[in-house]
Amino acid sequence: MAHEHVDRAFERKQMDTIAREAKRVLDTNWVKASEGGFTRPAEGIYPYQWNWDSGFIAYGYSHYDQNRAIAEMRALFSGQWSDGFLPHIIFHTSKATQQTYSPGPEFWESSHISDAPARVATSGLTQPPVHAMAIWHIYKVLTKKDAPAALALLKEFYPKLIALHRYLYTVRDPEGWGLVTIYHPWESGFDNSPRWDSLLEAIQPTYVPAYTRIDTTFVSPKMRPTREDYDRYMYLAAELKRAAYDPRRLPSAYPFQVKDKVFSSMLYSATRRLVHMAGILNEPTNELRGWMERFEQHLTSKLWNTQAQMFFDFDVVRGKQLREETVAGLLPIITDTLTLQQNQAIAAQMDKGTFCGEGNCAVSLAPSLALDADTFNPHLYWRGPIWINVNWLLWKAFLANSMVERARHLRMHVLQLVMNEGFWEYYSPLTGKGLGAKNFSWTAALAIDLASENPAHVLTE
Ligand code: 2M8
Repeated sequence: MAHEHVDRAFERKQMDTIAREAKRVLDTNWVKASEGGFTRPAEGIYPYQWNWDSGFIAYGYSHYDQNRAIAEMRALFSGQWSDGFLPHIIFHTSKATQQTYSPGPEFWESSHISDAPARVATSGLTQPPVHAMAIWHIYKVLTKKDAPAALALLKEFYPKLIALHRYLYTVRDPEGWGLVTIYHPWESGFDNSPRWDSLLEAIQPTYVPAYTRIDTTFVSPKMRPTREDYDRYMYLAAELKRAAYDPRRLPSAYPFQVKDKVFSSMLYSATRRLVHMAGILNEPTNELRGWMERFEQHLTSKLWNTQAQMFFDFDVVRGKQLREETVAGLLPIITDTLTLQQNQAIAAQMDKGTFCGEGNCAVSLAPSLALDADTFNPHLYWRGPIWINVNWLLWKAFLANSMVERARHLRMHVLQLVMNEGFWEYYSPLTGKGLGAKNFSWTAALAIDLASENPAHVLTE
């Protein structure tokens, strides 16, 4: 059997080698306590703390250094605003006064115009909320070693997580659908995905704030968004700033208002972990269950597309689905709320050659975009390459849905890829070559999780 063969090739020794190399990457990217105490996504191109990156990174640390996992989350939540909002970048270090990332703190000016904390500079956008999942995972590892410390962890983070989820389920969901509205492609984490093309193409910026591209000094412009894309990103960011980063102050025709299927699904999954935490802390769960019910009622009615047999995002301004067939359309499977038919449809999508399911790619993992899509590009970020966080989420979803063989397949192929290529930001599905930033933290951290002795922990989450 092919799987058994691959399994044999990954004996414990190889797992240990992968984990050792991955830890080295995380150590390299760790920024010492006097400069913030966090893990940058990668040297050079991403020098500060990113929101969902840190959630993934904490999963990796949880296996061997719970203190560092907690420190990572603590540093991130030090940037939380008083209304619960959690920014997508925390500019911890004193280097924040230099032009090391654009747009930097001098653009966002969050503490001058919003509820942002004064002590640390932040952006004015958010990202998918993986954090309650990460905290719950750290808790579960820690509770076996030091139960009082594990309980203290929940006590410390539960109020912060509730504030974040309450912000997302209210301010970011005026319709009460249990589905989150994002206001900028950067909030999706899938920044450059064709999911946003039709909306972005319709935007003619009336002004573009001054900005400098620094990203393309670190990574080839061939792998990064175009100037036209960046002009629109900056225009939208400037419009949000004019509204003091408060969606309630935006004009109703603000052109980027999208119910994001991945963001909403991650929030739902994270809320399920909050319910577990509430049980341990003897906290009431009515509000949490109410949020979850709203999602359950609207996920399929608003976002499922019967013809395409996958989920689409929803354009709130025009009141219609955004019909782009990307890997994101499969990710609501992580919520463990789909019908058997939907689960099977998603598995069938992954079996197609267009999603590298027929042994037709160098790597048998899901690419970010179907190979036959007009805009597919194996090198351009979020428009074709394989991302490890996406495949890790699918792995967890398959495990949780008892699709064990599929889960094992994803796990083995991710581990094989990082062993052959190292820990890159993304990989070409056609050649398997590592692309974007080298020594990328979430790839390393999630490889540690996958290589850990007992990946079955996921089943009980
Ligand atoms: C990418 O996004 C940033 C902007 O937030 C960028 O391109 O400069 C995305 O891949 C995003 O998902 C990720 O969190 C970030 C840092 O790894 O990089």
